[in-house]
Amino acid sequence: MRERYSDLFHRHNQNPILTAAHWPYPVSTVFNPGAVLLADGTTLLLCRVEDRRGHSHLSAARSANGVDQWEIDHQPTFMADPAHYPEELWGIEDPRLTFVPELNKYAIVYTAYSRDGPGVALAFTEDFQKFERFGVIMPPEDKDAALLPHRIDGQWAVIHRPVSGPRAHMWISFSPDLQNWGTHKLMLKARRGAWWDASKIGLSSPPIETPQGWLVIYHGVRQTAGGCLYRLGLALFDLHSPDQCLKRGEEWIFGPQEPYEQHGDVGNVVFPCGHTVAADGDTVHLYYGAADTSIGLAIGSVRAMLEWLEQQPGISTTKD
Ligand code: BMA
Repeated sequence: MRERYSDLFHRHNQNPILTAAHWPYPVSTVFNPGAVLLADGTTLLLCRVEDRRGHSHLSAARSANGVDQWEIDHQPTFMADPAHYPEELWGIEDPRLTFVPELNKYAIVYTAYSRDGPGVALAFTEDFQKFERFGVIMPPEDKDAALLPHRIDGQWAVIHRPVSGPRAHMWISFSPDLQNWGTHKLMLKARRGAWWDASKIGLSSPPIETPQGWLVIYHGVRQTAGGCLYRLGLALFDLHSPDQCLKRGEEWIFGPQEPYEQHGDVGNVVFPCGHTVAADGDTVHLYYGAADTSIGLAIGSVRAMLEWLEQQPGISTTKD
């Protein structure tokens, strides 16, 4: 028997690193940021910012060390545009950022909150100042999506989480041109019953490409009498056939335990949409929404996550 569970992520002692109090204009809450390392090493977070109507927009925060001294845009960076994109009527949320070398642009895959529920929308930017919208690529109800950074066998790939019934699973879909999406494949199923990831799962930050496969951090939602519990787990997928799961962790690796994660607008939620991997190729800065109210930073290691997954039972023995 192990003496204790492994700690794959360590919270930064300055957590929460960003709150509404840091914002240069009035906002209610800031959470669920996408993240990238810019070419000069600056960390850019594209934060979900909720106003007092309850609608969200996205705003950029930049820092040299990814921890503090954030420079936050003085006005919303990327706003919903319901006049041209009616599916953004109730705001835009939860961006996942991917640098795409073939286009020399960053892809932003985000939730467009339409009158008929959340859908998946795509935009590109070179500088986080001007944005090129592709509109909704997956209709409601669908969210928790990210673009893979390069084509696989000539096809772009988006991971997403459609809802159809009481359980919601992760899917992957392909496109020759980023506009027309098909070849939909089930990627990872929510488990059932008592499992921590029963009922609903979804991609957290975009997959990390490693020689062993696509390393995926995902969230699982457990519905309890006291409300939902959002926790994180790990899975590994084949590099060439990313719908093929090679390994899936049995235990969650990170869950709400600090007061700022347990209490807020929506308590008991840790919800990352972005991470950065340092120049060493190993150190991961995971940026997460805490209780839909503030932003936390947890530090981990690609190598340690892969080693942990290696020790998990084979996928065929992982019962759901
Ligand atoms: C999910 C998303 C997230 C949110 C989470 C907890 O469904 O809407 O934006 O952080 O619920 O409320």
